[in-house]
Amino acid sequence: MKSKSFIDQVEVIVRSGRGGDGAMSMRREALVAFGGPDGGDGGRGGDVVFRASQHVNSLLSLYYDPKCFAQDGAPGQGQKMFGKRGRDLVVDVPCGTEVFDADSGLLVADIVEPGQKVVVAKGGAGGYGNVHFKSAVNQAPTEHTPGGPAEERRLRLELKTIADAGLVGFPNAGKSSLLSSLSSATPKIASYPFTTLNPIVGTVVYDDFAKVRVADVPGIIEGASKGVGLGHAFLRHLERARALVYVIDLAGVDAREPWTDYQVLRREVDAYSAELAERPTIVVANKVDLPEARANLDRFVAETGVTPILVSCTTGDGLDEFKARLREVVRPETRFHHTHAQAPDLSEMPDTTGEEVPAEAIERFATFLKLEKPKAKSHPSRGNIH
Ligand SMILES: Nc1nc2c(ncn2[C@@H]2O[C@H](COP(=O)(O)OP(=O)(O)OP(=O)(O)O)[C@@H](O)[C@H]2O)c(=O)[nH]1
Ligand SMILES: [Mg+2]
Repeated sequence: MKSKSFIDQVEVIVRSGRGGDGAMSMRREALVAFGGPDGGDGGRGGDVVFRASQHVNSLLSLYYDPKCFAQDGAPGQGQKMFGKRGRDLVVDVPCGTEVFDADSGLLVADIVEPGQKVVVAKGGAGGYGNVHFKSAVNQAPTEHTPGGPAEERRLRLELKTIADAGLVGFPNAGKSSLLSSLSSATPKIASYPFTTLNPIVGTVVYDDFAKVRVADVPGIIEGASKGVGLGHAFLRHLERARALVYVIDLAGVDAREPWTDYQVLRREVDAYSAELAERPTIVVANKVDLPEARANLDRFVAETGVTPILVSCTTGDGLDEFKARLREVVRPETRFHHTHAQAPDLSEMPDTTGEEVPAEAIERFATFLKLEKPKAKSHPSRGNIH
């Protein structure tokens, strides 16, 4: 399990607040010899609440700080004073977070729509003060009840990006370049592999204002379906996509063969999930501005039997054709085909920016592969998770 604890899958402990105890107190006043019971009720313990936020892209802050504890209710006091209610702990999580009970493995919640709230640990009820127990036969009850217990459970959170289409490709194929050419998303683009480590979602907007949301998923390599290169974690982000866009570096800049790339990618997706592999696909051959790409085209078609859409993110060639095809493949009426929850309308969600995990991508990738937990010093405080 540990090998999967990437930033989009974390285990957390949630604990609600326990209820405050009810008070036992007798009224005492000058000239009142016996004032009767006046012990107030304890306050309710706080809940732990997960809330879907479009401003949060990863589960990183929960990875650093997995303890989600709400506040206890305060005990009641004399003079019929109620104890203060414990504060709820509201934790913002990305849209598309699935919450499982870590012990039973059962799905507890699928937090999809922005603003959606789920109580994952309910605060204990406040205890009753002795003021409640006064009766005709007992004018001076000492009876009072303790606050209800806190609820504690271990939960596993998995982020599955929500988008109409997912970009599938080897590292450096140009997935992020493609997304930034077509949307206002600003993923980082660089000539080294695994530049993108967190999925980034951008919205492609059409002349008639139709919108298609596209997820730029980290690069997939051979063996990904068996977990190589965090493959599972990355492939998971394709699960909710209606369509897959295979992005191939037709120029073979990294000294791989484009046709082999395509075959490996299809094989990995198929091995991960046969159902996923059957979804509508588009094959995009990128970097056609480079002469090697032109030279590779015939062989690509011959080896794969696929005629790809030829594009260049550098010159913009072929982008309109791709955009049109994308819309055909992602039929809006079948959007969000694979969500557990009801299809949400996320079309108004802003595009994500390239801000992702701090520090250098390669370094991070290496760190996670070695499964060393980064020091908590850069941990962003809860409440402004980004
Ligand atoms: N010549 C040329 N270079 C391109 C084109 N598209 C992308 N590149 C370059 O290819 C490199 C990788 O591009 P990215 O968009 O970062 O690739 P990626 O698939 O997102 O890579 P990862 O995030 O590492 O998986 C960058 O140096 C880009 O400038 C293209 O159409 N032509
Ligand atoms: Mg990228």
